[in-house]
Amino acid sequence: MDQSQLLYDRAVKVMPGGVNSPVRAYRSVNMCPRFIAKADGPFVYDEDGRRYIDYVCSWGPMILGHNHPVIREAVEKAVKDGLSFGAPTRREVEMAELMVELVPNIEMVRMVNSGTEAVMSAIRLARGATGRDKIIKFEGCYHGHSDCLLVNAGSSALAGGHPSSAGVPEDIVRHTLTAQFNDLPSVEALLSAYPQEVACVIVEPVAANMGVVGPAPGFLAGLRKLCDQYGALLIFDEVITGFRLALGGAQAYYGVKADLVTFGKIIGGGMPVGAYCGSRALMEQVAPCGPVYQAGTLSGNPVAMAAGLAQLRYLKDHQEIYAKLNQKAAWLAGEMDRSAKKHGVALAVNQVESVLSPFFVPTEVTRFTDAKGSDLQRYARYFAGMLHHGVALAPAQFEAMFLSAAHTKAELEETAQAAEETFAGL
Ligand code: KE4
Repeated sequence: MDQSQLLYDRAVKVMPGGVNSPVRAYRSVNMCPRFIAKADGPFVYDEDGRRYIDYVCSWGPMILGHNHPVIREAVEKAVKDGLSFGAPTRREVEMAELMVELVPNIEMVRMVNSGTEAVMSAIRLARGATGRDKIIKFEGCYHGHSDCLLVNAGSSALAGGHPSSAGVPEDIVRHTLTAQFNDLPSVEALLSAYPQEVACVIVEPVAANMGVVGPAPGFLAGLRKLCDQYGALLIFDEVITGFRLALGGAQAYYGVKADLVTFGKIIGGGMPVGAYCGSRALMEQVAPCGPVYQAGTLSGNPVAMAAGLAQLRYLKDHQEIYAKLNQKAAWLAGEMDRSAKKHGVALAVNQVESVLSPFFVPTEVTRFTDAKGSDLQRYARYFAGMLHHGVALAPAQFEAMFLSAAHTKAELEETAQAAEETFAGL
């Protein structure tokens, strides 16, 4: 029996599903999860030493690849000065200054410890700043697991069959309204039904938790216009797209201004970090300046800041990475599409810069309803085939593949060959 199975048998006895986050349990693909022992560059290695080309990339943070020397050395240096002080530090100032420099339309930053915490806090700030209670999200979008956002959520909530979680009181979620991604009339219908009550519209600028679905032309600009018309704040949840689509994230990439922007993943360089950002007028309503309370023992942790600073500074100094990431992802998407057609597999591959996902459907996927039509059993067989060929993908359809700067032509060609052989037998 392999080490992952032995560890999994122990894990399920002491952790729900044997994991600390549901998607890692491989339930959507009906397999024993791989327990990863180490990672380097584009590779992860399981507890039996098997090597996989990694397209999970820790769900997005590892845009430079695993174990990047610049990040590792920054963390090793920071650790020597202590792990946590519960006091302001130089690195937090440097991190906030760097994010203000790189992210359009923001003047202030508050660091937290996860994307969930960033979004939860941004929603509270939007409600506090507007004095309104209702929020609009999109079906199939995922914004972490805070109560008011576990409504028609994507990612593993959807894959696990609980897009709206148990344990969340109706009183909480009655203020959460759900619209359809890429469907502006569905948003306007809600805003006009509650004209003075909607605090914010929150959107993943590129939906990546229903699989990857890009914004239709004019969709994001349309949200901006509707928010201005109805006095609601526009929140871009850039936990995935932040520093991924471009150095300035989705606001820069699509040229649409958000009022609040949330981050996670890449800004931590692999360490637990989240952030919410906005104008001074908005952010100075957060404690200790204003009435919107939010706090955190490890927020701005010096070691986590060191990792995040190292990654963001490297991205700032090597912006050619973004064009190369897009070329790699586009090539891979093309190869997957070519192989699927050759073997008569109904496949739609959506790719936006360095995030992509295959859907096992004969049509294009531009809305959540299209994504939901994907053949999930076929995805499970595809996942298993690719894993057998040494390629680690997201173990669920409603996720994304992430490219890193460490993936070279060799890994891409090996991945394309694995897809060719997998589609042949699908
Ligand atoms: P975290 O709390 O997991 O750091 O971030 C929540 C979050 C917020 N917003 C978006 C757009 C996100 O994608 C996420 C988390 N993404 C998932 C993957 N779909 C994290 C993986 C997991 O849940 O284990």
